[in-house]
Amino acid sequence: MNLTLSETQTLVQKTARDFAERAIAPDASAIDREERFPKEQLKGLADLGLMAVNVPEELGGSGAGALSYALAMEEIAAACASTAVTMAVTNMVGEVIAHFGTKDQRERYCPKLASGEYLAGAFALSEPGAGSDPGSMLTTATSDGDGYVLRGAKQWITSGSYAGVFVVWARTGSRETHPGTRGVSCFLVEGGTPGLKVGKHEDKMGLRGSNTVPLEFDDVRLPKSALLGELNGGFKTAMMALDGGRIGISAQALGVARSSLEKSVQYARDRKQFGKAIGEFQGIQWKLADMSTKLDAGRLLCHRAASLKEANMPFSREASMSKLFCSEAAVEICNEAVQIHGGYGFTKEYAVERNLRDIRVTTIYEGTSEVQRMVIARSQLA
Ligand code: COS
Repeated sequence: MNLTLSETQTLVQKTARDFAERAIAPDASAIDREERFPKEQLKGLADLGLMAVNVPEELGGSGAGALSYALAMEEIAAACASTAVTMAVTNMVGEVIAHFGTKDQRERYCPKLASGEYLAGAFALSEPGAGSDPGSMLTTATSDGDGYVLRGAKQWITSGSYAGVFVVWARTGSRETHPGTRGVSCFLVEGGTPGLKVGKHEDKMGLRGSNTVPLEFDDVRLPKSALLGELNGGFKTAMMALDGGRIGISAQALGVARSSLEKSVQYARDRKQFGKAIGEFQGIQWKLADMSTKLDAGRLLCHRAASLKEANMPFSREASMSKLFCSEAAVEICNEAVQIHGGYGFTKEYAVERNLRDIRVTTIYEGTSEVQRMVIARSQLA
């Protein structure tokens, strides 16, 4: 793994950092407080090519690669985790369409996701009764001759109220002939399709600027051309997309944790107790040392997974290791940051309070820490 960034990667990182500092960070607190979907910020990200970083240029993306994507994600998340997760899911949707789509599907949807014509894309896999175990999903797509009819419900859908296109998984094979994960297919459903009902936005602990809703599919009629990838081959599509998605969430966690660490260092310099800066106390120094070591270890795991992906090598295990470590370490870092800030860290005036709420979900979504351990252990025992 090359530890030096290429010219393109350095440029993407700098572009994302400048935009994050100038156009995202100043609004992050209000986005959280007002539960405001960050439309303006997302449009800005699209203008910079950051909504489709790893989508080929001929489809409107930046084609900058998986490592560039991780670098950009860290910068955006350091400013606003809500904006970052919306960016993450849209990038994942663009990539899955670019990878598995027909020429028509790729040309129809990727440029709209990349350019911001669609504010966001949505990834609809989880259901009320199928979270860690998506193979038990109940949503069905029944063939009706000239297309499919989609029936069922999805849960925790990021950007569901704003998405131009949804990637939706449904059961197409009977349980007898296609048991478990074998009879699942993937479909592209456009926002506003009759029968697609978007439910009430969830009242969440963190990521309050990101939109999270349940969906209902009430006899949604789809043309045959809505099938993405192979009939009954959709589970693998989901797993492959999630492998890449887990790199994005690792980078998101790194960004939020970095923000908390940087603010803690500053606070440790400024805050005086017992006649000196608290950073002069070994108790605080050791916290800062552990936080920064964990952050760097996570970044190395994340960049390794991204580099393998970019080299078209297997990276599923490495993405799970990265997601597991980065998210768990980031929760610890954000928690310690509040401790260093003392009573002030417990107030909404300090970003470390928001960061601790925002980071909590990273050990849960796109596969819980327990699911990541399943993936890692299975690869060892295989
Ligand atoms: N890439 C390609 N194919 C994969 C794969 C991957 N990363 N992981 C699994 N597969 C394939 C398997 O090879 C298997 O193929 P065959 O049917 O040909 O044998 C098939 O998919 C089923 O795999 P498996 O038996 O491992 O499925 P399980 O039901 O045991 O599920 C886990 C495995 C737990 C890893 C999976 O369900 C998972 O990731 N769950 C979490 C889901 C998640 O992250 N949800 C969040 C949604 S977004 S907020």
